[in-house]
Amino acid sequence: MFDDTIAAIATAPGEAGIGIVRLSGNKAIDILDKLFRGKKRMSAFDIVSRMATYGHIVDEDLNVVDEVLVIIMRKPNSYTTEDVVEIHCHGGIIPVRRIMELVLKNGAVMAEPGEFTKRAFLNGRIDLTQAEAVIDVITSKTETGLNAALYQLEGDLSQELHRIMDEILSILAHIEASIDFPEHDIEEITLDNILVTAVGVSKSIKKLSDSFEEGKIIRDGLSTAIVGRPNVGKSSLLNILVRENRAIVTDVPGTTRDIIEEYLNIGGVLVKLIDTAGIRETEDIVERIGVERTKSAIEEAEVVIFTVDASVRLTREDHDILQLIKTKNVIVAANKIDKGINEDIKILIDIFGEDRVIEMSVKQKIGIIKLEDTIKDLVYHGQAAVNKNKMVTNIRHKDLLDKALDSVNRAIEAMRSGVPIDLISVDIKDAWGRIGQITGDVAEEDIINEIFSKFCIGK
Ligand SMILES: Nc1nc2c(ncn2[C@@H]2O[C@H](COP(=O)(O)OP(=O)(O)OP(=O)(O)O)[C@@H](O)[C@H]2O)c(=O)[nH]1
Ligand SMILES: [Mg+2]
Repeated sequence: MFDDTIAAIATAPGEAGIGIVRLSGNKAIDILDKLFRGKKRMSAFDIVSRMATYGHIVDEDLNVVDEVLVIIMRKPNSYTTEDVVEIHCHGGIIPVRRIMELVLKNGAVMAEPGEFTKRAFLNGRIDLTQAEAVIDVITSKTETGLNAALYQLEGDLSQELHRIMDEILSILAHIEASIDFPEHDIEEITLDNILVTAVGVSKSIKKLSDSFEEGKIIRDGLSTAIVGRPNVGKSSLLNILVRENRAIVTDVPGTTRDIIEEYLNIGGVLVKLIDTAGIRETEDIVERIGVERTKSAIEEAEVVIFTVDASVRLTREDHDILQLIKTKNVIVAANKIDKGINEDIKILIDIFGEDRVIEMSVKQKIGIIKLEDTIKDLVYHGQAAVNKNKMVTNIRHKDLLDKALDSVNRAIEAMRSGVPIDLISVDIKDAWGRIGQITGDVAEEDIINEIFSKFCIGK
């Protein structure tokens, strides 16, 4: 399908045991043959598919560039369905780069980010959701996230989507039939049939769409902002949760000026933890920008850990912050209880409930586990993570599902109110098209390009 043969360094840059240069396309084996010297004058064309074969890569003057193992995966049984060659060399920066230069000099072109996977998609081996799952596998940050991505890669999500698309097609077929043979008195039964199928389709789409709330957290993490007035121990809390001295801690109020983000894994839940600048009125320009950033971090956060100094009365600043976070999902970290507990904590318990106010001391490591458990409980509503294989983790999919759902529901509504059946086919077709955009059956070129541009080079 493609004329050119692409090449890329498939391993991460740096020093490592091995590095891999990968090629895909019609000329992949030709190009390898020009560079490869096997034992007993073996040429690249003699290499058995999928058999790791020892040899050397040489340059134009036959100088050895590196000792290698090469693997050829002949079409169509390869990642891209084209001839694919992998050259496994030593993992230093220089060997991979020199081999890369040689393959380019011999006719390969540099692959764009995600181009191997894009070819696998355009050549029909995988659909778009599976291609997108490849990035998710690579960037997954927890085992739960990896599992969700692997299910998608295996095609569990595409299978369900294709099942839904088939149902929609059967609705369309019924509609066409009733339009083509209006003299037949099948209208009643057909309408009933169509309605039942459409309601089923609507339920299936809704179920997928609803799985996104959890799916998003599994993939991108629960966005959690640590917020409070200066010097209450926010950065200390971040440090103890991520178990390293990530943020600067001092007894000077206003220490943290900018947002600090760290990922952590709490019992399989990925948490994106954000330490913010303490909120107070300030003349200091840098600090003021920090405070502004804190306010937008609050807006974006799914959970706010409101940190207070529990040993003293709530201040005016604490009350101001309460106003900012009142619509959010809040956990109160009532810190510094090693210095005592002030009566004012009751005000917080009244607002947020006993379960959400954690009495703690970062200094004496009291209450940390309780805080972690409380965060975890927010995600799975107290239940352990369920391994759902038909889960939507991608916002692109979620948006398209919701649009498809609107269309199907509009059609159902119209049918129920007696709109002529041929008029509802527009909405039904629209729903089919939206789901087709998820699987890539009907995706447009710029959307496809945008998706693959997020990949790393060599994948
Ligand atoms: N006694 C006591 N001191 C603590 C506790 N947690 C933090 N501190 C101290 O409180 C001071 C401020 O801590 P930080 O973590 O820098 O506070 P912050 O909220 O990030 O402050 P800003 O960045 O200025 O907004 C430091 O001296 C910490 O050692 C605690 O549980 N008990
Ligand atoms: Mg700080």
